[in-house]
Amino acid sequence: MKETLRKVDCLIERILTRLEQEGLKNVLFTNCVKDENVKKVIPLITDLVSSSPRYQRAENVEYCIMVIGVPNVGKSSLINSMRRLHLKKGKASRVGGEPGITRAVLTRIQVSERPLMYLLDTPGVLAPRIESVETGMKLALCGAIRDHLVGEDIMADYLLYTLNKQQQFSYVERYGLGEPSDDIESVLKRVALNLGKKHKVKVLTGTGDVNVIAPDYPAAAYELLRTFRKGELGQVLLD
Ligand SMILES: Nc1nc2c(ncn2[C@@H]2O[C@H](COP(=O)(O)OP(=O)(O)O)[C@@H](O)[C@H]2O)c(=O)[nH]1
Ligand SMILES: [Mg+2]
Repeated sequence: MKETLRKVDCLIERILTRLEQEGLKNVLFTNCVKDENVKKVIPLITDLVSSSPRYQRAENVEYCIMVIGVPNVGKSSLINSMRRLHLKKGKASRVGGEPGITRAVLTRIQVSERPLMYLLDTPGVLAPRIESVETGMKLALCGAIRDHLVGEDIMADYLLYTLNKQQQFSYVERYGLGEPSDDIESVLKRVALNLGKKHKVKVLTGTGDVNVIAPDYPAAAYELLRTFRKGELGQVLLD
């Protein structure tokens, strides 16, 4: 446990340094499922707004803040968590493990009484062009792009490559592989057999089609991606 916490601290340090180099300050890490660190958001916003030089807002006491980010990073969850903490109220914004749950800019959602603060939830935004295939893969693994648009099999292959590169080998034991492998086909086969996922496929032969029972590769790829996103294949920093 201590070791994991130390690793997380190291990662956070690295992320902060990198963001600072890109000119981003005032970064908060939150967990919106466990409501961790979310209490610090409103004081930080209040501070930043009141110390900002544009000051026609002297008599305007309410805050209206827009929440933006790529799909599936937890924008709606942040808003819901703030409502829980500050207003003791339930969900106002739908949350989901897939991109595209929030489809339109919703009406403003109150998240705090004092100061009076509203947040605007928005659908995720992505750059119109993703600069490299690898960036696209990373976004897809995080669920920012719909899986079928990229292809679960290719994503699973990229995931396996990443796990091996970062020496996260928990998949080996989990799926009974014996040893790490960089061959996605044999890994998916093992995963499918392990889960008892088989399906009928048509095979073309000289005398016509025959149905054979084969490991369900798509189901195995899906399983690998879902397990990774739950954090059960190790803590991986993709970027
Ligand atoms: N582990 C973890 N999961 C989160 C956190 N915030 C959101 N999620 C999960 O991430 C998924 C996407 O969340 P959502 O709020 O719909 O993202 P949005 O598309 O940016 O609005 C959901 O399955 C959430 O439960 C967080 O802080 N920690
Ligand atoms: Mg949303």
